[in-house]
Amino acid sequence: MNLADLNKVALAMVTPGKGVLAADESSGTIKKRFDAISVESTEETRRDYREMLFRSQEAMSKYVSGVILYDETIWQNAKDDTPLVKLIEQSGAIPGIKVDEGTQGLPGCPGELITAGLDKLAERLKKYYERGARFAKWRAVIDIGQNIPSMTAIHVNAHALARYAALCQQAQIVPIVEPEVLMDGDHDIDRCFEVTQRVLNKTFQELRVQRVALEGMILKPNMAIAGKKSAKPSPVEEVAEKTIRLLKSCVPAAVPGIAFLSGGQSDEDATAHLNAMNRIGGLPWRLTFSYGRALQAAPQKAWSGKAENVAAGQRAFTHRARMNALASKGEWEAGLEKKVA
Ligand code: 5MM
Repeated sequence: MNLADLNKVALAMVTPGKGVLAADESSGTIKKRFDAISVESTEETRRDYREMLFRSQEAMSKYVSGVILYDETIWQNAKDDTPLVKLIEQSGAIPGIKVDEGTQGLPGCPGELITAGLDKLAERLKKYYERGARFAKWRAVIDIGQNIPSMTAIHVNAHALARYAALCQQAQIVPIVEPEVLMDGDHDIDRCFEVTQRVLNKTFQELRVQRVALEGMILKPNMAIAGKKSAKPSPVEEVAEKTIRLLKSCVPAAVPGIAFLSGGQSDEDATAHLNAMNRIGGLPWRLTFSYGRALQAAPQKAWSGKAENVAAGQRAFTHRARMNALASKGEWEAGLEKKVA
């Protein structure tokens, strides 16, 4: 492992004014997204959609530091036969790859999940590196409910995240460590804070035990935020203040950067929260976005599977990427939302 090079890639992923496009929806998830815009999900439509994003020259060259791809996409070529990975590289962004294989029920823990994909991971990482991937992603899913999460679910998911991260670094690939505490429930922000704190503390404990070099990784956490069904939604300033307090209490300063997931927040909320955190400032790590839904909902709608809408889809993507890029520097204003380029 060359730690200086890993650190260089990690820092590039969180370049101020840029962030990560999470375009690694598995086949099931992208089908759900396409169903919502009445587009059939085929190998070709998935390729066309992602090619539209990766050919958004302004967004990709100015606001996107890296793209997380799904296995199918990393091997796909654009319509003119250029590998999609090359399109990303030519734009100046770094290609990355989701290497987890989704979640399964956790034995003995009803309602809880463990992420699969460690088998043969070392071999798969070698192939992804040869194809151009310089970072990877693994998502652990923790749900909040009555009597959950259990210590077991937190422990085994943290252990798997650390196993994955160590294997990535051995393959000279920067691991994005994503322990996602879902915002699906009716819990309030303080319950989210408390659960996320336990999850992050356990994750960093396991990362240390398994000798993961913190300088060569990126953390992708949820924010401290009330569940979607909560009767007490949290104001922007409270989300920002509590998320920063939470992260300061568990994330070592050696971690180069934190790239948030959007987790089902509205496009504008995800931007406003990131912006408010960066306005607080004085942080040991860079804070940016690694959004899936909050970057892609608008372009998906504008595109709707029609070739004649590609330019509109690219405009919508560029706008969201620009808004979040500004938020990564604390320079976003709500008034800018109206001015779609
Ligand atoms: C883009 O979605 C990613 C893959 O999800 P599935 O494995 O469920 O298909 C997902 O891991 C994503 O990267 C994170 O959840 C962040 O995305 P959001 O939409 O929460 O910003």
